[in-house]
Amino acid sequence: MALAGAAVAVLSVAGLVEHGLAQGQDLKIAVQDYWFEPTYQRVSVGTTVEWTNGDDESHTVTNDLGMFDQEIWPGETWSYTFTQPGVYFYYCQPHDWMIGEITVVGS
Ligand SMILES: [Cu+2]
Repeated sequence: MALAGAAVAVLSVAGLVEHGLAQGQDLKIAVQDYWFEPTYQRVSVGTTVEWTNGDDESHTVTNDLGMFDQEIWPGETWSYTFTQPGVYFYYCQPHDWMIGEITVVGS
């Protein structure tokens, strides 16, 4: 059974490469070197986006419309699941040049 599980995992990775970000697939964003990477990303409704702070200073993921506003400490991860279509702009409060945008499209 362990072997069968491994085969399924390999197939999943291959599918990702071929088709891009699959529906329901988590998106990981690196908060690194005072930058969000990827900066702009399109995802499907229901996607969980996970930000991980790789810097040695805390950053925030702050939505300009107040949908979310989270401080992320160095080495920590925070995630948010987008359940409504829309364009979600966000920035880091202490470092206002750090901006990002998630475009959520319906399935
Ligand atoms: Cu910051």
